[in-house]
Amino acid sequence: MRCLAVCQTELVTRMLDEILLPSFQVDFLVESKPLARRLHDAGMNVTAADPRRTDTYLKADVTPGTCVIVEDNGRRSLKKILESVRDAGGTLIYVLGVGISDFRAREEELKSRFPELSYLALSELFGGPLLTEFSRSITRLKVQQYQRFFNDADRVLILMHNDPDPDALASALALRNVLRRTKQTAIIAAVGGVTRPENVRMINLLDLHVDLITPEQVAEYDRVAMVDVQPHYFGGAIDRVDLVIDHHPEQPGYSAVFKDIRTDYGSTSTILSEHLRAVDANISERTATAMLYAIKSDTLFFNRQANRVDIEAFSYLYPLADAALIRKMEGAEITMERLEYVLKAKQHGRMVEQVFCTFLGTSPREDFIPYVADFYLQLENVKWTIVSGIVNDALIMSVRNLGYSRNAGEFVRKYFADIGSAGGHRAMAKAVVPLNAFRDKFGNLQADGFTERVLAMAIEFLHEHQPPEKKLVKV
Ligand SMILES: [Mn+2]
Repeated sequence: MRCLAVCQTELVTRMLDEILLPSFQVDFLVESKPLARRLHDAGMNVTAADPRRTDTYLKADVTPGTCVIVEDNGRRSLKKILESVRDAGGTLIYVLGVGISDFRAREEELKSRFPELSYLALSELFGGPLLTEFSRSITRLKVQQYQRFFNDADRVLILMHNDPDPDALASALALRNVLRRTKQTAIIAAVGGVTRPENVRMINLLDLHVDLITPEQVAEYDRVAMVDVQPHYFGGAIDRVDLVIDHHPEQPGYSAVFKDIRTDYGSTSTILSEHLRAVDANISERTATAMLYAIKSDTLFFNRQANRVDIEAFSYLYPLADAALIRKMEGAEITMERLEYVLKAKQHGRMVEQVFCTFLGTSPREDFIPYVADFYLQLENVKWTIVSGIVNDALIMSVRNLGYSRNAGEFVRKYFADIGSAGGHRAMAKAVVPLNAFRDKFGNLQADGFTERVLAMAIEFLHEHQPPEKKLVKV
């Protein structure tokens, strides 16, 4: 493809020459004769001519297929230049903004007269990679500090939340790598073991080992790190922690020697991928596979709370990981046991106004409930799912929606926060209510009565809502 670059400065000319050659055939056009001579001597294809004249572009043989790049350093003659390019038949016009402080305004102004042009600001083009590079050095400093702090310890504990999920497991593995330790010198542990089938499968397929410990045993370690969780989770049972790496909202009431909490990240593994990269650590296929799987599952494959950094981490890890193994781990989502609960849910379920509500009765494990809620949300015409069951004398309710309707967290808080724990965000929420507290508030309901009652609450909740702004308008 042929390019004609209309430049004002030597820097931009040389930069474009470096970038565009040899993929493109580039001719440069500058106004200043001495500059043209200098660049010509440097071996560039350059002509000196008046960029404001249509003639110049006719001579340069501009066609609708020529890519014309025009440097914009704020000079007023730009419009004249663009008009001349257009009059000579140029249609592929790119304006490269250099040192334009409000380039959005500039872009808008130009586009109102030349709707077909594309505006590229140099600061925007360079900004991303440059910021990544600079923030990597900040991360490097932090990582080197905690590496040193952990270096002389005999026994290191990497603690995760109960029933560790892929993100917790992968983060623990990655941190052990950052700390340059083995499974003998850094124990990966949890207070409650792994139970969900896909997590068990991940552990088996990746040959991971999770130690079970009690909060009292934490004191036996020289250094303690937490990943994907913060000390408040353990309800005051663990008061000392050296390092916390997490993407959940920062909790008050504890102190840690080092903290890296980034709530805008979709997974803790994303944070750890930056730690690993900052210190140029080797990432094994096993670790990369675990981390990739973690990012995929914590962000629901970029459906939930994912941002540029998660995608960046994903594409970095992808070539290092074993994608076939991830597919195998994901296959574990469906088990015979779970299918039984899916069928049970259908038998006892009711659907009204695209809200699917069901009661699973007593369940030996909690994970059947969110699984069924996620499963039915995939159905056509279903926009909300509310799935409940009883596990160990508590009513567990999982609520899901497609994320653009009313807030699921608000729903569970409204009806259940006074009698149990209830919370979540827009698209997913959970309530845990002791059975006797539930009976005190709602009476002793049988399965069908329960489903009807919850469905009625949901419909009421979905109908009652008026955005507060609208209410305020009535003066
Ligand atoms: Mn996580």
